[in-house]
Amino acid sequence: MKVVVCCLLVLSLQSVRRVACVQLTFFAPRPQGPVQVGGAALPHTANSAQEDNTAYAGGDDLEEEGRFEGTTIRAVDAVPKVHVETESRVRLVSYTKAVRIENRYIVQLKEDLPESRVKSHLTAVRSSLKQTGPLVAKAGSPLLALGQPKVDDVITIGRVKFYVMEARPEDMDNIVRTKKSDVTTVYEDTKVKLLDCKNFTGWPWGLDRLDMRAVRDFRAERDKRLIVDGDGMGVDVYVLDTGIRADHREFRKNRGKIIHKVDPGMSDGDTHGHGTHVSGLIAGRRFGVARLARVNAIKVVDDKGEGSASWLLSGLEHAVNTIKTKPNRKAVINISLGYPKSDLIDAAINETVRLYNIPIVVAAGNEAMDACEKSPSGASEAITVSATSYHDIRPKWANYGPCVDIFAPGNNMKSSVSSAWNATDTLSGTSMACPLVVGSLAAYLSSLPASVKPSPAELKDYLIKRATVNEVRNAGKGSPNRLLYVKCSSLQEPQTCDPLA
Ligand SMILES: *[C@@H]1O[C@H](CO)[C@@H](O)[C@H](O)[C@H]1NC(C)=O
Ligand SMILES: *[C@@H]1O[C@H](CO)[C@@H](O)[C@H](O)[C@H]1NC(C)=O
Ligand SMILES: *[C@@H]1O[C@H](CO)[C@@H](O)[C@H](O)[C@H]1NC(C)=O
Ligand SMILES: *[C@@H]1O[C@H](CO)[C@@H](O)[C@H](O)[C@H]1NC(C)=O
Ligand SMILES: [Ca+2]
Repeated sequence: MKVVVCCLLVLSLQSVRRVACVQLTFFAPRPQGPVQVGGAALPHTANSAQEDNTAYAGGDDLEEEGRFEGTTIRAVDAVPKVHVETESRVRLVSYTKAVRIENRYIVQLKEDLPESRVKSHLTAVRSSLKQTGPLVAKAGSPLLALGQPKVDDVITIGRVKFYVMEARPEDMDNIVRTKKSDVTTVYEDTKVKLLDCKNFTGWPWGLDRLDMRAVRDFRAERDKRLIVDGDGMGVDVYVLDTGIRADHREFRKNRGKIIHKVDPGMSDGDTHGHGTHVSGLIAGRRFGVARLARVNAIKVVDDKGEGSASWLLSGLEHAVNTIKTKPNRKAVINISLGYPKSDLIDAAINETVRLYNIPIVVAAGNEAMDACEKSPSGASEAITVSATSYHDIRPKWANYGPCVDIFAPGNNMKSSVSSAWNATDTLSGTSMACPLVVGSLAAYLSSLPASVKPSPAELKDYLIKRATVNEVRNAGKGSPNRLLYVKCSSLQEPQTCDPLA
């Protein structure tokens, strides 16, 4: 059965489990004349029509190449890791000063360490730490470990087990050495990088692009519509980011909320705005691909945009545990964050995908480098997304290489931001491409019967088989030349619907 969902129909979708296709139009209908409408009911008609039509004016000629001047995030963490064998013969993975967090370590335990040994290990480490001196305060980042040394509880993701220790380097080394038979690797904790970039004014061309093959046709038509498999209903998307402004008009009716903060000191919203932007591209009611998906935000980056590898891992554990309690819901995890290369992060991602059957979509990164050299973009089980421009060109900042699975629009992407309930902004980055893939998967999942849950490998396959090939220009050394394409297969031609029908 083929169901084309038109705007007003969407509201009654609660009872319809199966949706063959959804047609989305991006903006409110113009005030008069015949109207083409889609799945996105836009209650704020007058306002948004005005705002958005203005944004469109003249936008078609916006060039992207060469205009990118990433400001907030330069490639500070694009440095190779250094492996050092400590005296203890426990492997220490250390990073350059620019990216490491002083005095904080992630201690990975042996996979087969029995529960009782894990407990006694922690007890012993905690009691040794009591005899060491306090950590020296340094000005600057709120991430700095201060005050008394401490050891957090063990985090377990599949077979991957680890804990976070705050201690002076010499104390860490002494302690780990006495317990070396329990430990595989110690990682210095590292800072996060938000993978969004420059601020342009523009328009959400990216959604419009997803249902057309050739860029020439796309530019000629600009039909301002997207035809996609479903609407995301019944799908939970877990966004590990800076949180979400849940009362933004893009997320009304409880479409998005913060379900967990990895640090209790974080605010209950998204002062930074990155997570609100990403979430808008996934499930926002005007800017999102899957407008009825539910965004569960897990805040792993604070309001200043600062975060750490250990916070990401803690957030990932929370996502996995939450998803495990909801076996009947469909879920996708989205991570638009970049960290220096860490086998621990990549292994935890691998484990989540393989063991728990949870698809994870990650941004390739914006350092103009091979995505395999970063985490989690290099995790082989993740779906790694790089970005394209309006002209299907890979912007020169977008990471590339064999670890990229697919390209999606990521330059000049308009979406919600957190500064006001109705604020929008246009950002560029692989962080903006990643949510389009997440939204596309949510849309696809919602089009399947509730009992059908494709595996992460099948979802990757779905994306790859449909993708438009050899369309991306300057895809980069080793990159697969695939562009996200989601046009609903059972609806070959765009259809128009009467909004009052
Ligand atoms: C982006 O640009 C718009 C207007 O050009 C401005 O209002 C907004 O504050 C900018 N956002 C950021 C994050 O710089
Ligand atoms: C993915 O997560 C990143 C942060 O980890 C966030 O910025 C982005 O909005 C999210 N996107 C999706 C599709 O969930
Ligand atoms: C992730 O899994 C792949 C196999 O799918 C493996 O080759 C790779 O080494 C794993 N990465 C880590 C860091 O464990
Ligand atoms: C957002 O809403 C405020 C009132 O709450 C209004 O003054 C402002 O013009 C609106 N901005 C946009 C972009 O619609
Ligand atoms: Ca289109």
